[in-house]
Amino acid sequence: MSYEHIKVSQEEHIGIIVLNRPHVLNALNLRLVDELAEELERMDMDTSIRAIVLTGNDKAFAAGADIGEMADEAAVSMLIKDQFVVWDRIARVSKPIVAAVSGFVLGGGCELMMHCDIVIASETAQIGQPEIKLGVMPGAGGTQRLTKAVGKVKAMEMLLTGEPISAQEALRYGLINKVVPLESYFKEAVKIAHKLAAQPPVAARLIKKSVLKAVDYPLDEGLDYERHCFYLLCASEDKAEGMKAFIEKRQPKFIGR
Ligand code: DAK
Repeated sequence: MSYEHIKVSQEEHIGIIVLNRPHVLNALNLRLVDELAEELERMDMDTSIRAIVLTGNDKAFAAGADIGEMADEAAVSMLIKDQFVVWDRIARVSKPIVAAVSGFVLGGGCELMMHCDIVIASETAQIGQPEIKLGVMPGAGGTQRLTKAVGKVKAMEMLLTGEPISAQEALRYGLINKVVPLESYFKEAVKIAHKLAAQPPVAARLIKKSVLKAVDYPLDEGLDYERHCFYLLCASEDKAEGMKAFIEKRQPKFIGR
């Protein structure tokens, strides 16, 4: 598959996607987001891939939606293109996604980061939702996911001032998992992705879905969903292998069924 704005590779059981519009700080134009959704869906279906790393470059994960492209859009033209659908496709990816972010992580870039499951940041990362400075507001879930991640008052501050926060501050607010030096943020993300890829994939998938339920649904519904997933896993070959390997004091060999 050849793409214009993303680069794609595979390292053992992990898929790697690099956002690649460096001349505009990886601004997310429609084509890039389309390509990203297409590739994420492809990797989601590819059984040789068990975890995904999404990254940009040292200077920018992504500085937001492409303002040049958005400037001439009107409400009706945007509605006709229904750009939200493509973001919903990204949100539905069932395999764990590790984001490796550095530099500018703004607007749609921050929203994209929040679609990922684990976030490793370089100490240079600046994370924020500056849309208000353009006279708009987040359009890909920013007000919702940011508030759920950092709480109401911090979200209000970030969204209403439009000012970014540092990687360290994002870490304190639970928006990201780890801050590391610039030289190692990508390596660290790949290392974690390999660790995730070694887990039984069906369990990983159902855990991801269950955690997302916890974020979005009332407790009763989430617990109900968790219980069904638990029963389902008890029917998997990987459950039998995982427990047998423990009893036999050896490493399990998970096959993804
Ligand atoms: N769009 C287009 N080009 C961008 C860009 C962006 N978001 N950000 C940077 N660039 C381009 C610059 O225009 C410049 O291009 P040239 O002039 O060299 O041709 C190049 O990248 C380098 O940028 P700067 O010269 O500005 O670099 P600096 O280091 O001085 O400043 C900066 C870096 C990140 C502080 C600055 O570039 C900046 O403020 N950028 C804009 C950040 C921003 O406002 N982002 C939010 C965009 S709104 C939706 C889904 C999502 C969204 C909306 C709807 N739907 C599903 C409907 C999301 C909206 C947004 O993200």
